[in-house]
Amino acid sequence: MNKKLLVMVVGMLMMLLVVACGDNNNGGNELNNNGANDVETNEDNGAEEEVEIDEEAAGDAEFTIRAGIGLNSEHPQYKGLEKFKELVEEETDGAIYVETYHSGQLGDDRSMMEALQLGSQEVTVPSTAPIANFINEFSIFDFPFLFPNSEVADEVLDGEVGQKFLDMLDDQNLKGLAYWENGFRDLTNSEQEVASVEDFEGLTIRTMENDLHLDAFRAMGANPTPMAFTELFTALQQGTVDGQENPFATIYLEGFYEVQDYVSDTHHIYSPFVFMMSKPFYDSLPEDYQTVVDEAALEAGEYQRELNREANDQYLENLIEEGMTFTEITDEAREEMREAIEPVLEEYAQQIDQDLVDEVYQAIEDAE
Ligand code: TK8
Repeated sequence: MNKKLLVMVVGMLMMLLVVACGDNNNGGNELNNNGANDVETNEDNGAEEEVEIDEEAAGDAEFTIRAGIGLNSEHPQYKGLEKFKELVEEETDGAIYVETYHSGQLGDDRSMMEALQLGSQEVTVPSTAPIANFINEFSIFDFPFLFPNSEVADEVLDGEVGQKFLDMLDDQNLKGLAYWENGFRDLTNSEQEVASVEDFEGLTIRTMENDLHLDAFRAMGANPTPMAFTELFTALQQGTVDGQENPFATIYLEGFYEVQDYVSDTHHIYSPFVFMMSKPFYDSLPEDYQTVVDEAALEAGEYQRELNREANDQYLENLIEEGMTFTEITDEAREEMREAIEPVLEEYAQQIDQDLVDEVYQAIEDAE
């Protein structure tokens, strides 16, 4: 092949590469003078809602925070984000402007974490399950039946052990600021009542993108498949999966009762949310503003947890009113589930870090 032709071929390949790289950058963000960017949003399940940006306030601000979550604008997770915005803008007198996005408008938990690492987004609040793909130790928080109740969870997460895990995020170019609450996860499906571990047999269940969740559901006889939350409603609607598991507030506020018939209070995992910031952005803030975002993430977190607990108590009733069949899980049945999963936990404990697992269990015992 003569030299000229070779140069041409290489040139074309380079062009193709540049185009491909541009597409992966979470919507191809163009930064303007104070860091705010023109964000492209996904176009379904509540994501089409208009994002309100106060152009003047954004224009006057020294710093802009793009904060995105996966759940919709009705969910306590978004109410918490709005509270964070209110506190930060007040405390900094508008020097920091917060844009808030919901319903996966900026992507799913995993892609938003990657956007934080890249610096094309500043804040997101994912569940701990997808974080385990970045830091394996976070799988511990998704051990089924780990936390007996949310009060004990608060004490452990807001204590030394919780801080130890938040500090691990630094190595991933992420800054962990607080734990918010997703809640106790409960199973729904469109096939049959689930009252005991046998009833999981053959059900195709969507799980979060987390190996431990997959192995735990396999151990109970189900046929699990990992999927981003942004794809879940459509997958349920089209019958790609029979069921899923989330707290009652999410099942109700995301309208899953429209595409699911059965709900059981399996309460098999307590899911914390982690409020995190892009570390390069956090480090670029003056110290007093770092203190403002630290405190606002904690205060908004307390507010969010309270709202979330009220919501979860209320929304089971709403689900039954919407026509779902509710099955109460007995302590015996829950014990059977725990036994079925036990071998998986032993394997993961060794694989992750037995000492760290023991430290978490000790902290739970001390908090009880
Ligand atoms: C929303 C998710 C959701 C989680 C899931 O982004 O994926 O099922 O429970 O809350 O974080």
